[in-house]
Amino acid sequence: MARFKVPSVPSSEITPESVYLRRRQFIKAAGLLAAPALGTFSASLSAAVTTGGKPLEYRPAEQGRPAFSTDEDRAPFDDVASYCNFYEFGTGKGDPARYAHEMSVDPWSIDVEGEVARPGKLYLEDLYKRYPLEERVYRLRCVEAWSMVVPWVGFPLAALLDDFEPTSKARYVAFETLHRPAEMRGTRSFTSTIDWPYREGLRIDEAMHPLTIMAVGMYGKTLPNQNGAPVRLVVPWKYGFKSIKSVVRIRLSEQQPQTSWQMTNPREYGFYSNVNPQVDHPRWSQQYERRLPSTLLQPNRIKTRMFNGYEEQVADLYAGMDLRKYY
Ligand SMILES: Nc1nc2c(c(=O)[nH]1)N[C@H]1C(S)=C(S)[C@@H](COP(=O)(O)O)O[C@H]1N2
Ligand SMILES: [Mo]
Repeated sequence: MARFKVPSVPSSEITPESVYLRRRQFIKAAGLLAAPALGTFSASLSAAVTTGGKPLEYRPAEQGRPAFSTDEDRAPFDDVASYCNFYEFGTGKGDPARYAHEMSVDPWSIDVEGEVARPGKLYLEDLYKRYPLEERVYRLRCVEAWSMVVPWVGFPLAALLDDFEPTSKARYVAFETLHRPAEMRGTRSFTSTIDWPYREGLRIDEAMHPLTIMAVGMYGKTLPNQNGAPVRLVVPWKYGFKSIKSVVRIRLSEQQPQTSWQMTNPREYGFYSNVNPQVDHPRWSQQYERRLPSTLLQPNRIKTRMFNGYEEQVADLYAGMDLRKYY
């Protein structure tokens, strides 16, 4: 079976990417690319953007099913692929686009271990064979108070976990990113405060929730390295840092796992990290967000919604919990 086929929707519908690339070529030809364009994010990053890879076959986002996909305006591909957080490649927003190509993503596998009846290795090619891909257009809200709408291509994490048969002791799921210093210059930096590998975790019911996906693509194509190729988590009702990139290990456990941001600064970052405009970050408000693309003249400042707008789907998971305590 061919792993990659032509996309099942016309490319004109799935991505404005080609338009942006053409625009960039025009800007470049005009000698303007290095000039600091007033307040726009994509233009402030002059690095060559690694474009999405191979086209994927997937079920397109269903119209009229807002529970799974928003019909809000999608961010341009270029913004998503150039304004990134991926500390393994540096702390600047442009660093991942500049340096993530140094990471090799083939071959790739994920170890699934811990409280499962059938621990094992999942190779990327098997993952493509086993899990039908679908598009999910989600809001991604960064803890730094910007947000964007991204059309991911992926499959429910629950499908993967079920295949390894979680035991009755599996109460949490821990994730780890690849840690390969030779290819990740940010992890070689002496100023880095993160204890690598980057780690994240979910409670088992959060991990099994139908909104929680493993993404292998965006805008109809495989992920650019800077966005977490070849496979990353996406949990849309939590702050962006929970959506761990380039995953190589999934471990089910009875105890709550440690997470990178909690380890780095427990006062500022908790295990749950649900988007919550009522609970401010100790150093800034979480009531508003800048929806990208955002410029000086059009900051696009909007109100942040409880659970990032997914309250109806996920509020039940936290019934009776004090969300100030469990931040
Ligand atoms: N391994 C790893 N995963 C990561 C990060 C990181 O630094 N390392 N940054 C997180 C943060 S803070 C955000 S907001 C999202 C950004 O995803 P994007 O760049 O694809 O938009 O990735 C998250 N996943
Ligand atoms: Mo973030």
